[in-house]
Amino acid sequence: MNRPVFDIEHAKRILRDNDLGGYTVPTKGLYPFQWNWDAAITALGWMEAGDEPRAWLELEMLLKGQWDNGMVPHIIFHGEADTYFPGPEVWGVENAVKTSAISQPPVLATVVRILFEQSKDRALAEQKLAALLPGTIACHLWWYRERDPENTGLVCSYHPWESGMDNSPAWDHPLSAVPTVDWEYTRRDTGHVDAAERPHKHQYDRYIYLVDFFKRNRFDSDAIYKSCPYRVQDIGIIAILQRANTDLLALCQSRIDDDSTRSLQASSARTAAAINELWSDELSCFVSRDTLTGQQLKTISCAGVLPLFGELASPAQASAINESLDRWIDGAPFGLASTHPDSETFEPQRYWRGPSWLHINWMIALGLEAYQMPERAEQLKQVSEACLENGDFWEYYNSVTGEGCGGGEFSWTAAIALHWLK
Ligand code: 2M8
Repeated sequence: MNRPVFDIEHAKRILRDNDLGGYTVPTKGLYPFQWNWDAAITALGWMEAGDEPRAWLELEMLLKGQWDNGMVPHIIFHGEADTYFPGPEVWGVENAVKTSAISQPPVLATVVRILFEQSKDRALAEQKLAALLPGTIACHLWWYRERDPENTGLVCSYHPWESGMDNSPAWDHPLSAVPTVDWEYTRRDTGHVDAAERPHKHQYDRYIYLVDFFKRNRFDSDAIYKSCPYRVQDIGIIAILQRANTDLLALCQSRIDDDSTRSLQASSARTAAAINELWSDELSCFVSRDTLTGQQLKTISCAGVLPLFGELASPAQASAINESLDRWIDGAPFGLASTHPDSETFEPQRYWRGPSWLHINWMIALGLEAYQMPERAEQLKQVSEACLENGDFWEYYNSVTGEGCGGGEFSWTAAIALHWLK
C-alpha cells in the first residue's frame, strides 16, 4: 500500500484549528476542553507536525490540572464553554484549575517516552522530561495507592467515563446497579451528533448520579472506595497503566532511583502476578471484573486485547487472542471493532459498542509487534487506513461500513494518523 492514504496537511490543520492556546480540544463544540488521554495522543501529532515545543506544552497543560494527591483528571476546564454537559459547576471541584473528579487511561508516560526518544532538540527534551517526570510519577503512584488500596495488583475505576470507553457493553451490568440521578438535566452531546451514535439516556442518568456521588463524598478517596456503587477492575486501564509504568521506569533509569521508583516496580510485578484473574478461557480474551460482585464482565472488547500493549499476556494467551482476530476483522472489516461483531451487544455505529477507534488500533498494533506478530500489526494498520480513505478524520468509524461517526475534524484521529500512518 502506498502511504500515506490521507492528506498530511489536513491532519496538521486540524491540530492547529483545535488549538485553543497551549491545549488542543478533541473537536470544537462537542468536546470544548482538554481531555486527558486525548491530550497525550494529540501530543504525538504535534511532534509529527514538526512543532516539538507545542508537543511538550500539550502535556504541561494537562498536568496543570493535576490534583495534589497526584490524580490527573479526565477533563481540564481551562476555559469556559457552554456546549458541553456536565461542565465544571456540575463536577463541583474547587481547585484553582477547574477539573472533573475522575481520571482516564494513563497513556501519558508512554507518550512522554516517545516524545523524548523522537525529539530532535535534545536540550529541550531533557528539560521537558525533567519537568514532567515528577507529575507523571505522582500520577502512577496515585493509581496504585488510591485505586488499589488492598494491593491486589489490579487498579479499579469508579466511572465508565474513566475507562475512556464510556458505553462499552462491558459496563452494562455494573452500571445497572447504579441509581439514576434525581434531577433533570439537558444533554449537549446529542445536539452535536446523531443520537444513534451516542449512549442512551438510561446510561447518562447513571453517569450523572456518579458525578453527584463523588461530590457528595467530598472527593474523599477512602469514602468513595468503600461505598461507590460502581467499582470495576478495568482491563483497558490496567493494561495501559502497565505499559506506561514500564515506559516511566525506563525514563527514570539513571535519573531517579528512590522509594517511588521501587514502589512502581513492585506495583508492576503485582499486576503481572494478578492478571490471570482477568483472563477468560471461554472468551479467549482478557475481561474486566466487577469488584462489588466479584464477577468477570464477559464482553469481548478491544480493551481485552490491550494486555498485548501492556505485555501482560502469556504467549499462549497472545496466540489465542490473535486467532480470534481473524473472525473479529472478517465480521467488521473497518475494524478493530470495539466490541466483537459476533456479540449480541455489537452496534457498529454506536460509540464504544462496536465502532473502531484508531488510537486503540495503534496501541494494539504495538502490542502485536511486541509479541512478534508483525503481519497482524500490519493488518491493523491497513484497516485503520481504510477508515481514513473517505478523507476526513472522524472521532470513530462504523466498523462495518467505514463511515465516519461522532465528531468530525477530530484531534486524536488526525494525530494518530500523523504519528502512525504517515
Ligand atoms: C468521550 O467521552 C466523553 C466523557 O469523557 C463524553 O462522551 O462526553 C470518550 O470517547 C473518551 O474516551 C474521550 O476521551 C472523550 C473526548 O474525546 O470523549
